[in-house]
Amino acid sequence: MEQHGEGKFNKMAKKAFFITIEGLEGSGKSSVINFLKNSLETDGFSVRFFREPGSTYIGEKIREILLDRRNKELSKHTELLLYLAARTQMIEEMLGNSLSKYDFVVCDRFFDSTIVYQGYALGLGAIVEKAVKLFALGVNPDLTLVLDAPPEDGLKRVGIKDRIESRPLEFHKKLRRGYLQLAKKNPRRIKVIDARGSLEDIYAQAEKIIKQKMKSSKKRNKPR
Ligand code: ATM
Repeated sequence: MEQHGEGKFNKMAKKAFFITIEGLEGSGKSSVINFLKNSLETDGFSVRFFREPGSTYIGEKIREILLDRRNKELSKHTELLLYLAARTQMIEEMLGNSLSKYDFVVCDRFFDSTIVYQGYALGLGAIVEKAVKLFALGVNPDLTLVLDAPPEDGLKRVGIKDRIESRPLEFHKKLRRGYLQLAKKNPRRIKVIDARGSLEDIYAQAEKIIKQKMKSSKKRNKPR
């Protein structure tokens, strides 16, 4: 019988080192992801990238609903369910299998975004953590990099703001506090990178953390 909820994918042979990248808008996530793509592939690793919400046809449709500024009526719980739905679709359709095929799987945002955005900043609280675990189907990142910078810096770089970016500055300040609290609660998995410096400095911090984490992890990926 097919297994549902927590645990479906943790029964599969997991080969990949699963890295998630988190942070506020304009914190440099995309640049770090491009950097990882170049450096990991140059080192001979196979890497698969995902983004959330999205990556699948259905997930990208859900993303459109979530980010459309005209959707003012979207309720908080519907928003939560849509983020979970997009994630579950991505895991079941693609990411779950990729974890058994690639050396690295890198995802631009994952369940920590839901804990911080919907749970903490939007105030949905404890049910979010339960729901997030349940619908991650047993998939957990090995390492999460949080790019930390004041929200004012990042929001300046955003052109036309989407539905989430348009929320008041106080919401974005709360997100930053939420990420820092979450990192304190999960010090082994979540590492905070000071994203206020130059890109070179951010890349160097990311590289150092990944190398350290892989050294200390039982799974040691070797270039093919
Ligand atoms: P990106 O812009 O980083 O692709 O993410 C889309 C938005 O969705 C982002 N908004 N802002 N600002 C963060 C938000 N988001 C959530 O609110 N909850 C989630 O679970 C995820 C994955 C993203």
